[in-house]
Amino acid sequence: MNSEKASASEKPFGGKPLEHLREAIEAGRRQATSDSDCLLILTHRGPDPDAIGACEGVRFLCDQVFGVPAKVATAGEIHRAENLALVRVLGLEFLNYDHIDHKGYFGAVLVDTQPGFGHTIVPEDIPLLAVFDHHVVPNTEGEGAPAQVIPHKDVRLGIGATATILYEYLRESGKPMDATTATALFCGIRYDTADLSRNASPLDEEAFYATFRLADREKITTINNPPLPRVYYSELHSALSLAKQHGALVICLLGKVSHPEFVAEMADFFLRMKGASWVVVGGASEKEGSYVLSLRTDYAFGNAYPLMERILDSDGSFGGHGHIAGGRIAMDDIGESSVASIERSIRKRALAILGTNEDDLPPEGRPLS
Ligand SMILES: [Mn+2]
Repeated sequence: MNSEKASASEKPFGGKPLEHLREAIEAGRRQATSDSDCLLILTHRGPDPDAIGACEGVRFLCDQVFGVPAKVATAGEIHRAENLALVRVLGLEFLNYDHIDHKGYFGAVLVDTQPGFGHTIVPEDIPLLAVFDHHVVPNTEGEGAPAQVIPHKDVRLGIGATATILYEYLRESGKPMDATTATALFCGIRYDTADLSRNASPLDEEAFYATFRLADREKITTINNPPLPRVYYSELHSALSLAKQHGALVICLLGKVSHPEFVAEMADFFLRMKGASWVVVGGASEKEGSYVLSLRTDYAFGNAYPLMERILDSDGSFGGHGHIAGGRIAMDDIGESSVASIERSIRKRALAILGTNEDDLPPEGRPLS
């Protein structure tokens, strides 16, 4: 990991990442058994704006700079209204990973995640030629298959967004990007860096302004304020009535949710409440067969990752960095009683770790209304 950390400040690939990538793709094409000349671009499940923007950045780079056709495929559905709007408003073509013909691709590129990450599928029958990411590799020593050799691996922990890394390749290429690519990259950078307020490096700053100048501003506004489905309001209503405050901690366990991204969205929403410095939100997703958890903190030195580990108490898988952590508990049956039993133990552990001893606080917490 030290070498990856170093690459945040040093220029990777001997200062010629674009040429290195071009060679990796050309070599992959020569060695391929597939007759196809098309590349497959993949990211994690439930792609966020940075993942979507980085996919579009790779697609433009391959197509317009290298002359290699490339298609983006996502596994699972995109639910969050803002992310759906990004794809729809920009007219991005995303294939469903479950329905693609693997023989149609000579190689794959993975963005905003890495092989072995929990929410990521990498096909075994398509060679992985390149990875672009900015996440820490989880500590999974002794688990799973040995790390595979990836011809072009650009992982920079010091960069705020994967879209920023792709911006740098496009800048180096000298090829002017179109408004669609600029808008997609911009939305990714602003999302992952919270408008440059979080984890933003000088390169993120450059990329933010450069892509904004070329972006379609009207479309950015539509993407930020997308139409919301009716079910959103009924779930919001139940989240508001289920949330309980325990001093600086807000817990909201939602039972069944229509889609897992709603859990993370509510965690962000409750963290904005004055006096709330820790937020734990959970919900069971029938589609994913799991109970999904989000933990947020806005304490300057708050570290969400080890807390999620304690709240899960070896019940599931988790990941995160800094102030954000997410967890998943696999469930065989999403019946009411099993959901309730998971929620009881999560509430108990969260309160034991983060709860307060204030005398005037009811043990079941204070409702928000
Ligand atoms: Mn990202």
